[in-house]
This record gives sequence, C-alpha cells and structure tokens, in this order.
Amino acid sequence: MADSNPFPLAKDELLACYRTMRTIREFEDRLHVDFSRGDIPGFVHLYAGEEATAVGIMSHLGDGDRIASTHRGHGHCIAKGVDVVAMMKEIYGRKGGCGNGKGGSMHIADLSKGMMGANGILGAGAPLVCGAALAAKYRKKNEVAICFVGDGASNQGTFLESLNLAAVWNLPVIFVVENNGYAESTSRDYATAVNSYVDRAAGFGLPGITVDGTDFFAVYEAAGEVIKRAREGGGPSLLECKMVRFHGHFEGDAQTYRAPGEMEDNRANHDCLKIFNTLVTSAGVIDAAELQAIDTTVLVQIDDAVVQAKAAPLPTLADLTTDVYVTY
Ligand SMILES: Cc1ncc(C[n+]2csc(CCOP(=O)(O)OP(=O)(O)O)c2C)c(N)n1
Ligand SMILES: [Mg+2]
Repeated sequence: MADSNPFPLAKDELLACYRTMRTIREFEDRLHVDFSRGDIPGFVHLYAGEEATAVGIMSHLGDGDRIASTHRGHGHCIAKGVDVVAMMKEIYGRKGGCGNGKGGSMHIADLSKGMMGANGILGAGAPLVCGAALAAKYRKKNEVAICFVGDGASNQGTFLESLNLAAVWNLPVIFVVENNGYAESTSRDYATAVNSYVDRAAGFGLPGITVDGTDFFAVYEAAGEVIKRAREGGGPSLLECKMVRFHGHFEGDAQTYRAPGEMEDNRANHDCLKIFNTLVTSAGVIDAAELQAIDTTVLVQIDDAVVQAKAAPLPTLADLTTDVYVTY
C-alpha cells in the first residue's frame, strides 16, 4: 500500500463512492435481467455506464441540497441516498415503494433526501431546481440545487429558459448535461447545433466545464468547483459530462442505431467502474480484494432488495384514490 494518497478523498470515502457506484451498476444490471423475464411493469431506462457522474457530483451534497432527475433516474436516486429497497419495491409496483408502487421507475422521489423526483417529461426538472434554489437563497442556508438533463433534453425550451432565469437571479443552481450521445435513437450530433455545451452556457452568461463523465475524479473535481461557487453566492454553472450508456434507451430497445462494436467498446474501454478500479489500485491506495469484497456485499444487498420487492403486496383498488393530494 502507498504511503501517500494522491486522490482528493480519504480511503474510506473512496471505498464508499465505489460502493455507491457498484450498487447502481448491480441494481441496473439486475433490473435488465428481471425486466427481460417480464417481472417488472412499465418502462425502465437504465443508468448503467453513467455511475461516475451521479456519484462524483452527489459526493459533494447533503440532504438539504436538492436535485431534479430524469427518466433515467435510478443512479441519481441511489447516489442521493434514497433507500434501495424502497426503490426496488417502487419499480416492481409494490406497496412500501417510494410512491407505494403507484409511480414506478420514472416517478421515484424522496424529499427527505433532497431528491425531488425522477421525471418522465424531458427538461421539466430545470424550472423546478430554479424554484428550489430560490428558496435556498432566501433561507440563506448555502444549499444548492442541481438539475440533470440528457443531451436530448438540453434542447427543450424549459431548459434554455431556466439557464437564463438562473443567471438573471444568480441562483445556486448547477445544470448537469449528461451527454451520452443519444436521445432515444437520435445521435446528439444530428440534433444539436453546438458541439460544446460550455459555449451554449456562455450565451446565457453562465460559466461551464466539460469533463469526461466516465472518470469519477474528473467529475468530482469539476463538480466541487461549480458547487463551491454556487454555495458561496457565485451563481449558476453548467457542467457537461460526456459518458456512455451500457443498455438500450429503454429496456427492450434493439439498439439497431449503434455502430458495429460500439457496445463492446463502451464496456471494454469506457466503463467508469473499471477506470476507478484501475486508478485506485495502481496508485496503491486500495487493494483489488477490498473492491471485490464490496462487489460481493452489494450483490447480496441487491438480491435481498429483489426478494423484499417480490414479497411486498401489490396496491389494491382502494389505494387508487390515496396519495393523490398532499395532506398538511
Ligand atoms: C417533453 C418530452 N418530449 C419527448 C419525450 C420522449 N422521450 C423520452 S426520453 C427521450 C430521449 C431523451 O434523451 P436524453 O435527454 O439525451 O436522455 P438519455 O435518454 O440519453 O439519458 C425522449 C425524446 C419526453 N419524455 N418528454
Ligand atoms: Mg442522451
């Protein structure tokens, strides 16, 4: 083991981040299998391959900081601390899930963790975080609000209007563009005129950074900078994370739009977990066996979550009219 740690996190923190990334990967890969068996209702969009971005950013946040997620939201939820068993129950459509089984994959939320919700409407999270950030600014608590959008959703009017609003009001917001190169089957370059989201941000008066979203440490460092600025009253920023998604747009997607060998290349050369593993083990800070031990415990945790989800009851007809309005 090395005497010095060249990373910006202590060893126990590095292990915790790896564990969260592995939990997301295992959660998603398990859903991939269970969905193909017909066990899961509704639509499911998997975050596997993109874990370093969620965890690199969320490592800087507390429960008081708020995020708005997307249709591909499981990774954001897990990284923000939402209970994995409650998430699994929700995705299986069972009572005891985050929405008592009535929302499913695209409607997972937990306000106690600052997770304002996954969202089936592209770009809908951007105005929400402006509201959350305005509240944080008034409360003077130095909290931030973060909106995740895909490269496709970043062309929505709501997103562009929110960039402007956040700049005008100097809100503590970070807009994270998760650029995985596709919106459904449409390639990013076909549908978006600018190459750099940093250029687009500049047009709205926001500073921006582009990072390799498969490199946990690059994301962690850039996120640290923009979050610190927002906490200190320096206003909003945009962070573009370039990444790959391992599965289809949705479960069941035949992915005929991919180039030959693209998926294999993604897994071989752009796997953020492998990249993290190589960096920390080759620096001598963490032993490969320690990471393997985490892999084993996470596997057991996800197996257990599925067992609990399958054992939980389905909502009844009487549940149809509950949880419709908030009771104060
Ligand atoms: C307002 C709106 N328009 C269209 C859709 C249909 N739709 C769902 S996901 C998606 C593509 C999203 O691509 P991107 O934002 O890049 O996110 P990714 O799926 O790549 O994570 C589309 C067009 C939608 N859900 N909402
Ligand atoms: Mg995309």
